[in-house]
Amino acid sequence: MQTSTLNKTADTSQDFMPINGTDYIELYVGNSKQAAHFYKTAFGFQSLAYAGLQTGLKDRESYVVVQDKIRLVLTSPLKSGTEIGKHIDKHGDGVKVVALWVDDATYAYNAAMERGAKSYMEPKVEEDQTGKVVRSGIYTYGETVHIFVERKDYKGTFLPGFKKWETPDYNPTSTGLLYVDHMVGNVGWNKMNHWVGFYEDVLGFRNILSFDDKDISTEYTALMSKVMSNGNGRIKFPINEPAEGKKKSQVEEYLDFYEGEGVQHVAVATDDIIKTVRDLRSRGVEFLQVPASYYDAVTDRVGEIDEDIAPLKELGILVDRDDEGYLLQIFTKPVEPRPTMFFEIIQRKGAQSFGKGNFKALFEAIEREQELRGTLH
Ligand code: TYF
Ligand code: FE
Repeated sequence: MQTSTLNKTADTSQDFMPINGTDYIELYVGNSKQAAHFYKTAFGFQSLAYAGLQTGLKDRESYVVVQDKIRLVLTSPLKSGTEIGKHIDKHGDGVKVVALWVDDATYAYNAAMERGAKSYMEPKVEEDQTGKVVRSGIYTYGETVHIFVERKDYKGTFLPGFKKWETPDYNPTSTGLLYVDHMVGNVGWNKMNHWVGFYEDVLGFRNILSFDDKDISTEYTALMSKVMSNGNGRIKFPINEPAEGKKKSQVEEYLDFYEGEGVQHVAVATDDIIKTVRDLRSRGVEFLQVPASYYDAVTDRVGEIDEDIAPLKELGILVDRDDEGYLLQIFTKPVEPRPTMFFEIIQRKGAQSFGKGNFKALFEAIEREQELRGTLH
Protein backbone atom coordinates (compact mmCIF):
# COMPACT_ATOMS: atom_id res chain seq x y z
CA MET A 1 0.00 0.00 0.00
CA GLN A 2 1.33 3.39 -0.94
CA THR A 3 0.53 5.22 2.30
CA SER A 4 1.34 8.76 1.34
CA THR A 5 2.59 11.04 -1.34
CA LEU A 6 5.66 13.11 -0.66
CA ASN A 7 5.25 16.07 1.61
CA LYS A 8 7.57 18.54 -0.05
CA THR A 9 6.53 21.44 2.11
CA ALA A 10 7.81 19.84 5.30
CA ASP A 11 8.72 22.32 8.02
CA THR A 12 12.49 21.93 8.41
CA SER A 13 12.79 24.47 11.25
CA GLN A 14 12.25 21.63 13.74
CA ASP A 15 14.88 19.44 12.02
CA PHE A 16 17.38 18.51 14.74
CA MET A 17 19.70 16.85 12.23
CA PRO A 18 20.27 19.18 9.27
CA ILE A 19 22.13 17.38 6.46
CA ASN A 20 23.33 19.14 3.32
CA GLY A 21 23.71 16.06 1.15
CA THR A 22 25.73 12.90 0.57
CA ASP A 23 29.42 13.70 1.13
CA TYR A 24 31.01 10.49 -0.16
CA ILE A 25 30.48 6.75 -0.38
CA GLU A 26 33.36 4.52 0.68
CA LEU A 27 33.61 0.96 -0.57
CA TYR A 28 35.93 -1.62 0.93
CA VAL A 29 37.23 -3.57 -2.05
CA GLY A 30 39.84 -6.22 -2.82
CA ASN A 31 41.82 -4.05 -5.21
CA SER A 32 41.19 -0.33 -4.84
CA LYS A 33 43.53 0.61 -7.67
CA GLN A 34 41.68 -1.55 -10.17
CA ALA A 35 38.27 -0.59 -8.76
CA ALA A 36 39.11 3.09 -9.28
CA HIS A 37 40.09 2.28 -12.86
CA PHE A 38 36.76 0.49 -13.36
CA TYR A 39 34.72 3.43 -12.04
CA LYS A 40 36.67 5.78 -14.32
CA THR A 41 36.56 3.62 -17.43
CA ALA A 42 33.09 2.12 -17.14
CA PHE A 43 31.16 4.78 -15.20
CA GLY A 44 32.96 7.96 -16.26
CA PHE A 45 34.38 9.08 -12.91
CA GLN A 46 37.52 11.24 -12.74
CA SER A 47 40.61 10.84 -10.54
CA LEU A 48 40.39 13.08 -7.46
CA ALA A 49 42.52 12.06 -4.47
CA TYR A 50 44.77 9.37 -3.08
CA ALA A 51 45.98 8.22 0.34
CA GLY A 52 48.27 5.25 0.89
CA LEU A 53 51.94 4.31 0.94
CA GLN A 54 52.84 7.54 -0.85
CA THR A 55 51.18 9.64 1.86
CA GLY A 56 52.61 7.67 4.76
CA LEU A 57 49.81 5.13 5.36
CA LYS A 58 51.03 1.65 6.17
CA ASP A 59 47.85 -0.40 6.37
CA ARG A 60 45.53 0.76 3.58
CA GLU A 61 45.28 2.55 0.27
CA SER A 62 42.34 4.66 -0.94
CA TYR A 63 41.58 6.12 -4.35
CA VAL A 64 38.88 8.78 -4.61
CA VAL A 65 37.01 9.32 -7.87
CA VAL A 66 34.47 12.03 -8.61
CA GLN A 67 31.69 12.73 -11.08
CA ASP A 68 29.84 16.01 -10.55
CA LYS A 69 28.57 15.76 -6.92
CA ILE A 70 29.28 12.04 -6.52
CA ARG A 71 32.46 11.01 -4.72
CA LEU A 72 33.43 7.35 -4.37
CA VAL A 73 36.29 6.26 -2.11
CA LEU A 74 37.75 2.84 -2.95
CA THR A 75 39.78 1.39 -0.09
CA SER A 76 41.86 -1.80 0.21
CA PRO A 77 44.15 -3.09 2.96
CA LEU A 78 47.93 -3.23 2.49
CA LYS A 79 48.37 -6.15 4.86
CA SER A 80 46.48 -9.06 6.40
CA GLY A 81 44.36 -9.00 9.52
CA THR A 82 42.90 -5.49 9.20
CA GLU A 83 39.28 -4.47 9.84
CA ILE A 84 39.06 -3.62 6.15
CA GLY A 85 40.37 -7.04 5.14
CA LYS A 86 37.94 -8.79 7.47
CA HIS A 87 35.09 -6.72 6.05
CA ILE A 88 36.04 -7.78 2.53
CA ASP A 89 36.47 -11.42 3.54
CA LYS A 90 32.99 -11.49 5.06
CA HIS A 91 31.02 -9.31 2.67
CA GLY A 92 33.00 -9.17 -0.57
CA ASP A 93 33.37 -5.72 -2.08
CA GLY A 94 30.72 -3.43 -0.64
CA VAL A 95 29.75 -0.10 0.84
CA LYS A 96 31.23 0.55 4.29
CA VAL A 97 30.57 4.28 4.67
CA VAL A 98 27.67 6.47 3.63
CA ALA A 99 29.11 9.87 4.57
CA LEU A 100 26.70 12.72 5.27
CA TRP A 101 27.70 16.35 4.77
CA VAL A 102 26.78 18.45 7.81
CA ASP A 103 27.68 21.89 9.17
CA ASP A 104 28.61 20.59 12.63
CA ALA A 105 29.89 17.01 12.92
CA THR A 106 30.34 17.26 16.70
CA TYR A 107 26.75 18.38 17.22
CA ALA A 108 25.46 15.71 14.76
CA TYR A 109 27.34 13.01 16.64
CA ASN A 110 26.14 14.16 20.05
CA ALA A 111 22.55 14.52 18.86
CA ALA A 112 22.60 11.00 17.39
CA MET A 113 24.31 9.48 20.43
CA GLU A 114 21.80 11.09 22.82
CA ARG A 115 19.07 9.48 20.76
CA GLY A 116 20.52 6.00 20.97
CA ALA A 117 23.09 5.67 18.17
CA LYS A 118 26.02 3.25 18.45
CA SER A 119 29.35 5.05 18.11
CA TYR A 120 31.74 4.24 15.27
CA MET A 121 34.07 7.23 15.58
CA GLU A 122 34.13 10.08 18.10
CA PRO A 123 34.44 13.58 16.61
CA LYS A 124 37.94 13.95 15.20
CA VAL A 125 39.58 17.08 13.80
CA GLU A 126 41.84 16.56 10.79
CA GLU A 127 43.89 19.44 9.41
CA ASP A 128 46.22 20.37 6.59
CA GLN A 129 47.47 23.70 5.22
CA THR A 130 44.10 24.42 3.52
CA GLY A 131 41.98 24.11 6.66
CA LYS A 132 40.26 21.60 8.89
CA VAL A 133 37.62 18.92 8.65
CA VAL A 134 35.71 17.40 11.55
CA ARG A 135 34.39 13.87 11.15
CA SER A 136 32.42 11.59 13.47
CA GLY A 137 30.55 8.37 12.87
CA ILE A 138 27.75 6.07 13.96
CA TYR A 139 26.72 2.57 12.98
CA THR A 140 23.63 1.82 10.93
CA TYR A 141 22.42 -1.60 9.64
CA GLY A 142 24.94 -4.45 9.50
CA GLU A 143 28.53 -3.22 9.57
CA THR A 144 27.62 -0.14 7.53
CA VAL A 145 28.33 3.27 9.06
CA HIS A 146 27.37 6.90 8.62
CA ILE A 147 30.23 9.37 8.93
CA PHE A 148 29.27 13.01 9.49
CA VAL A 149 31.62 15.31 7.56
CA GLU A 150 31.99 18.98 8.47
CA ARG A 151 34.04 20.76 5.81
CA LYS A 152 32.98 24.42 6.10
CA ASP A 153 36.54 25.40 7.13
CA TYR A 154 38.26 23.31 4.48
CA LYS A 155 39.51 24.14 0.99
CA GLY A 156 41.52 21.01 0.12
CA THR A 157 40.88 18.45 -2.61
CA PHE A 158 39.06 15.86 -0.52
CA LEU A 159 40.11 15.34 3.11
CA PRO A 160 43.29 16.03 5.09
CA GLY A 161 45.66 13.11 4.61
CA PHE A 162 44.77 12.74 0.95
CA LYS A 163 46.81 14.20 -1.86
CA LYS A 164 45.45 15.23 -5.22
CA TRP A 165 45.44 12.25 -7.56
CA GLU A 166 46.42 13.42 -11.01
CA THR A 167 46.27 11.14 -14.04
CA PRO A 168 47.00 13.46 -16.96
CA ASP A 169 47.30 10.55 -19.38
CA TYR A 170 43.96 8.94 -18.63
CA ASN A 171 40.75 10.78 -17.85
CA PRO A 172 37.76 9.20 -19.58
CA THR A 173 34.84 11.55 -20.15
CA SER A 174 31.87 11.78 -17.78
CA THR A 175 28.74 9.71 -18.49
CA GLY A 176 26.48 12.46 -17.15
CA LEU A 177 26.01 11.16 -13.61
CA LEU A 178 25.21 14.10 -11.31
CA TYR A 179 24.38 13.22 -7.72
CA VAL A 180 23.26 10.42 -5.42
CA ASP A 181 19.45 10.28 -5.60
CA HIS A 182 18.96 7.54 -2.98
CA MET A 183 20.73 4.59 -1.41
CA VAL A 184 18.88 1.44 -0.44
CA GLY A 185 19.62 -0.80 2.52
CA ASN A 186 18.71 -4.48 2.70
CA VAL A 187 17.97 -5.55 6.27
CA GLY A 188 17.11 -8.88 7.87
CA TRP A 189 13.77 -10.65 8.24
CA ASN A 190 11.29 -8.46 10.12
CA LYS A 191 13.97 -5.84 10.73
CA MET A 192 12.61 -3.12 8.42
CA ASN A 193 10.56 -1.42 11.14
CA HIS A 194 13.51 -1.51 13.53
CA TRP A 195 15.66 0.44 11.05
CA VAL A 196 12.76 2.73 10.14
CA GLY A 197 12.58 3.54 13.86
CA PHE A 198 16.36 4.09 13.97
CA TYR A 199 16.24 6.66 11.15
CA GLU A 200 13.22 8.34 12.76
CA ASP A 201 14.50 8.44 16.33
CA VAL A 202 18.26 8.82 15.88
CA LEU A 203 18.46 10.94 12.72
CA GLY A 204 15.02 12.62 12.62
CA PHE A 205 14.09 11.13 9.23
CA ARG A 206 10.47 10.61 8.12
CA ASN A 207 8.86 7.63 6.44
CA ILE A 208 7.62 9.11 3.14
CA LEU A 209 6.51 5.99 1.26
CA SER A 210 5.76 2.37 2.13
CA PHE A 211 5.42 -0.70 -0.05
CA ASP A 212 4.22 -4.01 1.29
CA ASP A 213 4.62 -7.46 -0.19
CA LYS A 214 1.43 -7.01 -2.25
CA ASP A 215 3.04 -4.10 -4.08
CA ILE A 216 6.41 -5.77 -4.42
CA SER A 217 5.79 -9.34 -5.36
CA THR A 218 5.87 -11.48 -8.43
CA GLU A 219 4.57 -14.99 -8.82
CA TYR A 220 7.65 -16.21 -6.94
CA THR A 221 9.29 -13.65 -4.68
CA ALA A 222 8.44 -10.72 -2.44
CA LEU A 223 9.89 -7.94 -0.34
CA MET A 224 8.74 -4.97 1.69
CA SER A 225 10.16 -1.48 1.59
CA LYS A 226 9.84 1.84 3.44
CA VAL A 227 11.47 5.02 2.16
CA MET A 228 13.08 7.25 4.81
CA SER A 229 13.89 10.89 4.05
CA ASN A 230 15.73 13.55 5.99
CA GLY A 231 14.07 16.93 6.61
CA ASN A 232 15.11 18.70 3.40
CA GLY A 233 14.62 15.58 1.24
CA ARG A 234 18.22 15.48 -0.01
CA ILE A 235 18.86 12.15 1.70
CA LYS A 236 16.53 9.29 0.84
CA PHE A 237 17.12 5.80 2.20
CA PRO A 238 14.64 3.09 1.23
CA ILE A 239 14.92 0.11 3.60
CA ASN A 240 14.02 -3.35 2.24
CA GLU A 241 13.32 -6.57 4.09
CA PRO A 242 12.61 -9.95 2.51
CA ALA A 243 9.08 -11.34 2.50
CA GLU A 244 7.88 -14.90 2.18
CA GLY A 245 7.28 -16.07 -1.38
CA LYS A 246 7.37 -19.36 -3.26
CA LYS A 247 11.07 -18.82 -3.96
CA LYS A 248 14.02 -16.92 -2.54
CA SER A 249 13.53 -13.16 -2.48
CA GLN A 250 16.29 -11.06 -3.97
CA VAL A 251 16.71 -9.44 -0.54
CA GLU A 252 17.25 -12.84 1.06
CA GLU A 253 19.73 -13.71 -1.68
CA TYR A 254 21.58 -10.48 -0.94
CA LEU A 255 21.65 -11.21 2.82
CA ASP A 256 23.01 -14.71 2.14
CA PHE A 257 25.78 -13.54 -0.18
CA TYR A 258 26.69 -10.36 1.70
CA GLU A 259 26.53 -12.40 4.92
CA GLY A 260 24.56 -9.66 6.59
CA GLU A 261 22.73 -6.41 6.10
CA GLY A 262 24.16 -3.75 3.81
CA VAL A 263 23.73 -1.31 0.96
CA GLN A 264 21.84 -2.92 -1.91
CA HIS A 265 21.85 -0.18 -4.53
CA VAL A 266 23.11 3.32 -5.10
CA ALA A 267 20.81 5.35 -7.35
CA VAL A 268 22.58 8.07 -9.28
CA ALA A 269 20.81 10.84 -11.18
CA THR A 270 21.34 12.02 -14.72
CA ASP A 271 19.50 14.66 -16.73
CA ASP A 272 19.79 12.70 -19.99
CA ILE A 273 19.27 9.02 -19.25
CA ILE A 274 19.26 7.93 -22.89
CA LYS A 275 22.69 9.47 -23.47
CA THR A 276 24.04 8.23 -20.11
CA VAL A 277 22.85 4.64 -20.57
CA ARG A 278 24.04 4.47 -24.16
CA ASP A 279 27.45 5.67 -22.99
CA LEU A 280 27.58 3.27 -20.01
CA ARG A 281 26.60 0.32 -22.21
CA SER A 282 29.31 1.17 -24.74
CA ARG A 283 31.82 1.14 -21.87
CA GLY A 284 30.76 -2.33 -20.77
CA VAL A 285 28.30 -1.64 -17.94
CA GLU A 286 25.73 -4.46 -17.89
CA PHE A 287 22.06 -3.72 -17.23
CA LEU A 288 19.05 -5.84 -16.37
CA GLN A 289 16.86 -6.45 -19.39
CA VAL A 290 13.08 -6.32 -19.38
CA PRO A 291 11.13 -8.13 -22.12
CA ALA A 292 10.34 -6.12 -25.27
CA SER A 293 6.64 -6.55 -24.38
CA TYR A 294 7.15 -4.13 -21.45
CA TYR A 295 7.11 -1.35 -24.04
CA ASP A 296 3.79 -2.44 -25.63
CA ALA A 297 1.81 -1.06 -22.69
CA VAL A 298 4.11 1.72 -21.59
CA THR A 299 2.33 4.65 -23.25
CA ASP A 300 -1.05 3.45 -21.95
CA ARG A 301 0.38 3.27 -18.46
CA VAL A 302 2.38 6.51 -18.30
CA GLY A 303 0.79 8.67 -21.00
CA GLU A 304 2.73 11.14 -23.13
CA ILE A 305 6.41 11.60 -22.29
CA ASP A 306 9.13 13.77 -23.87
CA GLU A 307 11.22 10.79 -24.97
CA ASP A 308 10.63 8.50 -27.95
CA ILE A 309 9.84 4.94 -26.90
CA ALA A 310 12.28 3.43 -29.43
CA PRO A 311 15.54 4.40 -27.66
CA LEU A 312 14.05 3.50 -24.27
CA LYS A 313 13.18 0.06 -25.62
CA GLU A 314 16.56 -0.31 -27.32
CA LEU A 315 18.36 0.45 -24.06
CA GLY A 316 15.91 -1.19 -21.61
CA ILE A 317 15.05 2.01 -19.74
CA LEU A 318 11.91 1.81 -17.56
CA VAL A 319 9.30 4.55 -17.12
CA ASP A 320 6.83 5.26 -14.34
CA ARG A 321 4.46 8.08 -13.50
CA ASP A 322 3.07 9.46 -10.26
CA ASP A 323 0.83 12.47 -9.60
CA GLU A 324 3.77 14.89 -9.81
CA GLY A 325 5.35 13.77 -13.06
CA TYR A 326 7.30 10.80 -14.36
CA LEU A 327 10.68 9.15 -13.96
CA LEU A 328 12.99 7.02 -16.07
CA GLN A 329 15.18 4.36 -14.43
CA ILE A 330 17.37 1.36 -15.17
CA PHE A 331 19.34 -1.06 -13.00
CA THR A 332 22.80 -2.49 -13.54
CA LYS A 333 23.67 -6.07 -12.80
CA PRO A 334 25.64 -6.49 -9.57
CA VAL A 335 29.11 -4.94 -9.96
CA GLU A 336 31.00 -7.59 -8.00
CA PRO A 337 31.19 -11.41 -8.09
CA ARG A 338 28.64 -11.86 -5.32
CA PRO A 339 25.06 -10.88 -6.32
CA THR A 340 25.00 -7.99 -3.89
CA MET A 341 25.47 -4.29 -4.71
CA PHE A 342 24.29 -2.70 -7.96
CA PHE A 343 23.58 0.76 -9.34
CA GLU A 344 20.38 2.42 -10.51
CA ILE A 345 20.47 5.25 -13.05
CA ILE A 346 17.50 7.56 -12.60
CA GLN A 347 16.16 10.65 -14.33
CA ARG A 348 13.33 12.43 -12.55
CA LYS A 349 10.90 14.51 -14.56
CA GLY A 350 8.75 15.74 -11.70
CA ALA A 351 8.10 12.38 -10.07
CA GLN A 352 9.53 12.03 -6.57
CA SER A 353 8.57 8.37 -6.17
CA PHE A 354 10.59 5.20 -6.82
CA GLY A 355 9.06 3.46 -9.82
CA LYS A 356 6.32 1.37 -8.23
CA GLY A 357 4.80 0.71 -11.66
CA ASN A 358 8.07 -0.97 -12.68
CA PHE A 359 8.49 -3.20 -9.65
CA LYS A 360 6.92 -6.25 -11.25
CA ALA A 361 8.92 -6.05 -14.49
CA LEU A 362 12.09 -5.27 -12.54
CA PHE A 363 11.69 -8.08 -10.05
CA GLU A 364 10.94 -10.55 -12.80
CA ALA A 365 14.15 -9.42 -14.52
CA ILE A 366 16.05 -9.97 -11.26
CA GLU A 367 14.48 -13.43 -10.94
CA ARG A 368 15.67 -14.33 -14.44
CA GLU A 369 19.19 -13.43 -13.30
CA GLN A 370 18.74 -15.49 -10.12
CA GLU A 371 17.55 -18.38 -12.27
CA LEU A 372 20.65 -18.10 -14.48
CA ARG A 373 23.00 -18.20 -11.51
CA GLY A 374 21.04 -21.01 -9.90
CA THR A 375 20.02 -19.10 -6.76
CA LEU A 376 16.23 -18.94 -7.29
CA HIS A 377 15.10 -21.89 -5.19
O1 TYF B 1 14.78 2.22 -4.69
C1 TYF B 1 13.72 1.74 -5.01
O2 TYF B 1 12.79 1.60 -4.21
C2 TYF B 1 13.52 1.34 -6.45
C3 TYF B 1 12.93 0.00 -6.65
O3 TYF B 1 15.24 -4.56 -4.50
C4 TYF B 1 13.63 -1.15 -6.06
O4 TYF B 1 14.71 1.47 -7.13
C5 TYF B 1 13.21 -1.61 -4.85
C6 TYF B 1 13.76 -2.76 -4.33
C7 TYF B 1 14.74 -3.43 -5.01
C8 TYF B 1 15.21 -2.95 -6.21
C9 TYF B 1 14.65 -1.78 -6.72
FE1 FE C 1 16.05 2.69 -6.25
